[in-house]
Amino acid sequence: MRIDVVTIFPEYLEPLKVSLVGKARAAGRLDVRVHDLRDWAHDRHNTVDDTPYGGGPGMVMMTGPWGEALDDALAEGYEAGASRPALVVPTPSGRPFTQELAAELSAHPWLVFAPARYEGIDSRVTAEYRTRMPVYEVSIGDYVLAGGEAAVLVITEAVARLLPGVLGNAQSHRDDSFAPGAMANLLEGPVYTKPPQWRGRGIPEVLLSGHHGKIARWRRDEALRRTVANRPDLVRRCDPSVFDRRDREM
Ligand code: 6GU
Repeated sequence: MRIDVVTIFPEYLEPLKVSLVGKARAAGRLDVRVHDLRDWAHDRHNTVDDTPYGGGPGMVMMTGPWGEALDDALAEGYEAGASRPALVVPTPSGRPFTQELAAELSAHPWLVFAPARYEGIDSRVTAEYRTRMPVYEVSIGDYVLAGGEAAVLVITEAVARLLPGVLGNAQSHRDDSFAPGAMANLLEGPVYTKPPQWRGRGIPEVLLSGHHGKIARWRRDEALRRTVANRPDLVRRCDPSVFDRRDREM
């Protein structure tokens, strides 16, 4: 997968050199290019924003630098042999980012991110690129960030770990809290490792029993308990096969 990021804070994307995403890049599974939007500014102050039409607070990012930056990043990518780009615009007014959307984005061979600062990008920019490619306006949650760069980090990490060969073990996806399957929409329960005693605390005895059926049942119970406590909204989205007669008698 190729990823281009156009930003006024290229150094904000430094974490993409670390950990899973950094390793995916080193392994040649991910090609990340970060571009400084100010390279496409038109004046000696490197201005990329202006006051909003209709008035109001804050500044709006201008069409000119964004259009030229995206055109150049796209031309460079096509030149390098990339194809079928999708534009991802992080914004608190976007569609909620979910595991399902991460999977959808991971199916694109090329993502171009346009994170905004200030009050956002002039809407004609997304309107323009929508005529040429899929455009995803994405929000990573119901809170307001100072800009979309942190969202680029979040989205890139969630997408990269779904790419073939990036996670060592295909099983690792299967048990994800939001992965499709019988446990879909149940949060993961507690986990333990050695030593068996720590500060007077042991581990649940069932995990030492070697009884795989009982262990699976215990894990499901704990997952359900945690989901009811932390995300009651998810419980009604669970597959009915998750529940049995014993649950209904509770
Ligand atoms: Cl994608 N951007 C900003 N600025 N704030 C957000 C967000 C994105 N998602 C949630 N809040």
